[in-house]
Amino acid sequence: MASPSFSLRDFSSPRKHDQESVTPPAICQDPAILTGDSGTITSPGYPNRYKDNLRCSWTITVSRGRAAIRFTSIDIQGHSTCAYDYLTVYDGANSSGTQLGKFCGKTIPPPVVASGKTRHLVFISDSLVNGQGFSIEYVGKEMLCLTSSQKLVRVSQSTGREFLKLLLKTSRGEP
Ligand SMILES: [Ca+2]
Repeated sequence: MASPSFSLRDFSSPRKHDQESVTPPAICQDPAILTGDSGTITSPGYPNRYKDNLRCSWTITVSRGRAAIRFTSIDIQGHSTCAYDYLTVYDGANSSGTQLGKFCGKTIPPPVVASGKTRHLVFISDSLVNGQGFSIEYVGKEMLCLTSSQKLVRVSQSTGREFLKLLLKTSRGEP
């Protein structure tokens, strides 16, 4: 379950008279494609503060069940309508899908579950004020999985939330 790694070099302004086309170093992908059934997504540089003027996105596709995410940490410049820096979650593979949530501030939101196997996340920062960013765990809900008692179970939607907690706990190596 490897986290995406990001280069954190500062952007440098192109020099005058430079005839080569200058491509800024990729501080984050847009989008990063994630196909594992579970994993972690963090803002670039997390737990260090994110940079200004970012646009990063992730498309998550799980093989079965519905794509679910849970915040484990959030510190994004706060605003009543998240007008400055924010993480937006969409149903489906891109930002044309239904918006499931727009998040900023420091209060951990409840888990967000997509209607299908795919969801898309976009993180935006403006030119002033930043925070530590965010850390998210994602998982395909309603998966067949070994429980802690090594019993193979299929988890129904009604118990999906409990299963998500169990799976995330297990994936962190907790008993
Ligand atoms: Ca900002």
